[in-house]
Amino acid sequence: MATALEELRELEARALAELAACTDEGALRAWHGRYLGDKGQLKAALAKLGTLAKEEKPAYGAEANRVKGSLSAAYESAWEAVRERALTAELEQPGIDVTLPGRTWRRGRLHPATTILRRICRIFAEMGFQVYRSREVETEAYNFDYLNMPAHHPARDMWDTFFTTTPGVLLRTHTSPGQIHVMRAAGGRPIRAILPGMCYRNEAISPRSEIQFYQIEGLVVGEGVTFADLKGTITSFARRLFGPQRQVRIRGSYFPFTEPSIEVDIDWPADDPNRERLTKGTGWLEIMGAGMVHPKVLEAGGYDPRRVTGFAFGMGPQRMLMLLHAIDDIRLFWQNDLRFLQQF
Ligand code: FA5
Repeated sequence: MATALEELRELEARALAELAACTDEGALRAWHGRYLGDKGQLKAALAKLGTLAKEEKPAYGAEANRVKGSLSAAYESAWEAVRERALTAELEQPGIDVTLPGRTWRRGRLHPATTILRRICRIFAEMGFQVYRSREVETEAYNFDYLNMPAHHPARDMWDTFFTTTPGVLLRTHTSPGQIHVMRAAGGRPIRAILPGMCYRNEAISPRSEIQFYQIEGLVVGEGVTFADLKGTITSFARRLFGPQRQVRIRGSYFPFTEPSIEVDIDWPADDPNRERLTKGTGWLEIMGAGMVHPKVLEAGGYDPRRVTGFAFGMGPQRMLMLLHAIDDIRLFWQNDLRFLQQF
């Protein structure tokens, strides 16, 4: 009996002596682990209670509890002392140097792709166009079928598509499916709308083509809308954006959802050494496809092609920014290199 109690008191004396030598937080934590922790010596001493004779238990238990209280209290005050010392040391440090320069904040700015989108939208707004937001995730029906491209139509090959795991749902390859949404929302009334947004194509990336890029769709529907209106709208838009010195070229093309169809090019700056490479030797960069809305598309949108006609276009705003600033690689837009972005 005497030995068990003595052992307890020796443990207490040893623990207090070691605690007095702890001068920092790390030493204190280690001490706590050694004596008061779950695998500490006091726990082991308490466990001994079970092995003692019945009459020895009360005195041993009471003494063990006293030692536990004494060590816990000593541990608390040792923490106090360490904190006190740290605070005093901090206060004795030389004062804050208010003459040190502060941390500067970098001023953010709009991404050049956003800026050009807004500029283009403003030009069309002045011509009476409304902005309509359409979705980036589409059904096959809107991206292809309603645009006069039924399943297995060879024209679908023009757009290599990212399909989702849900059958019939894909990332839109162009903003043209928005034409159907606008027409259905307008419910037979005349339309003059532009639809800016992101498109996705599984394309070979090149200085002119990305797998993710902006387009701006335009749609005008009403009685007596003609090809001359399309040509006039596009050329006056190009003049507004590029200025009178740049040339606009309109050439015949094919899209299943317009008839007739055209493509529009702008001349690449003549003095730029990248002209040959980026225009494949032609001197022109294509900025949009366009045409008169196909009767089947008008019908899919709920309009009677015997009563109304319309024109549509789909343009690439990033290509236009390339033309405006002689940017030699479209991939620069999404690389997040501040050396590029900060120039705008
Ligand atoms: C189309 O996407 C048609 N939907 C355009 C259209 C709309 C025609 C309405 C008729 C009526 P196209 O694939 O040519 O067409 O793309 C149109 C424009 O988007 C191109 O002129 C180009 O400026 C831009 N573009 C196309 N693919 C990419 C790409 N991978 N990266 C960057 N810009 C692109």
